[in-house]
Amino acid sequence: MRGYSATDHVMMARALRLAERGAWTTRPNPMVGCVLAHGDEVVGEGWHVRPGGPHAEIIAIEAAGERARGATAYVSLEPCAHTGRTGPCADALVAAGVARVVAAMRDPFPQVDGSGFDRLRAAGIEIVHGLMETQAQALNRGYVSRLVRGRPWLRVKLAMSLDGHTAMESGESKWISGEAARMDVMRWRARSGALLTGSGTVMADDPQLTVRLDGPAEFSPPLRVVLDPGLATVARGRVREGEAPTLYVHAANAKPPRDFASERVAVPADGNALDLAAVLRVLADRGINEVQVEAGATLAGAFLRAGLVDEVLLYVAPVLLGTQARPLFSGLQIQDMTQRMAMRLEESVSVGGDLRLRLYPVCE
Ligand code: AOF
Ligand code: ZN
Repeated sequence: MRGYSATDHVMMARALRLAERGAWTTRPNPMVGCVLAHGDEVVGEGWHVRPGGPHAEIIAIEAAGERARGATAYVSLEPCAHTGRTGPCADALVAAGVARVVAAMRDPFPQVDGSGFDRLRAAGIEIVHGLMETQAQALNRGYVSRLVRGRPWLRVKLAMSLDGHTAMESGESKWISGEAARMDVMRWRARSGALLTGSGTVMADDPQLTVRLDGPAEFSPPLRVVLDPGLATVARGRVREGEAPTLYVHAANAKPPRDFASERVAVPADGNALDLAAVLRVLADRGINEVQVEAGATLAGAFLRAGLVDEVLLYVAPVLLGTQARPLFSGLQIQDMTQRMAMRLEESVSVGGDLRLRLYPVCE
């Protein structure tokens, strides 16, 4: 256990909060915050705003000016050592005369992955890492998932009644949750790289899958992804309209209509069931860190059965829909308690008149 001071904790917490300000705009890049301090006194700080823009450290160094010399730099991610769209932050920290660097976590990006630390160490700078690592990893769980597992972090958003139903038998589902919960969903959409649905939901609900909130100028709308094995819905649905791009994922034997204007990609399929792991690989290759699934029980159940669900964002409305209504996840073959699927309750808050749960499926 390394000895971190109370000041170290306070400053790193501040760097993490700064990083989070980029939640809607940094993708595919990670969220990164940086604080430069002399003891308790902050002399400069910054966060990464958008890809192609300056990294957090550069903004903090510029803000600190001459006072960067001799300071401790608190960064939520290992400073980079590569020349990408901007120069290496490790070199900038050395040139600014920073005395000590405290980082929360290593950057899994292959061109960095420890070499930022090596560079700082080689320049004689004291470097420690691992302070508040759990929080830093959680903040960038999408980015880490894409780089380490080769697939995005997958969040399934669902709204259910108190008796566990997501729609009437007819498919009618507007609205189970209240206005405040639906606005909250918009904020989760805003931080997602892709919003994914199925052709069944396009037909039944005709979602737009857009972010209807005032975002920062740097905000770009998430990619809308429709899983449509037979390309049956490409000529309909509001999901094709508006500013946001739409990607259709289909089976190889599907034939697009001649005037098909959206982007499409084929993945392996077993009959009408697309290979969901392959879908996620396609999205990772496009730099998607977080995917939010907003679909019905069929697709949500298929992702769950495939073991691909990382997080369930569940709004529980205090209404009863009765016994004929549809379940939360379809197709789970559970006969007895030994086969039950467990989830860890990460968070439980009330949003307007509804309850919002965040759950992580666990392997028992
Ligand atoms: C840092 N500080 O604030 C950020 C870092 O496209 P580029 O040139 O911006 O590079 C993106 C990569 O840089 C990204 O994958 C990650 O490894 C690192 N991001 N590093 O030192 C920052 N945003
Ligand atoms: Zn950098």
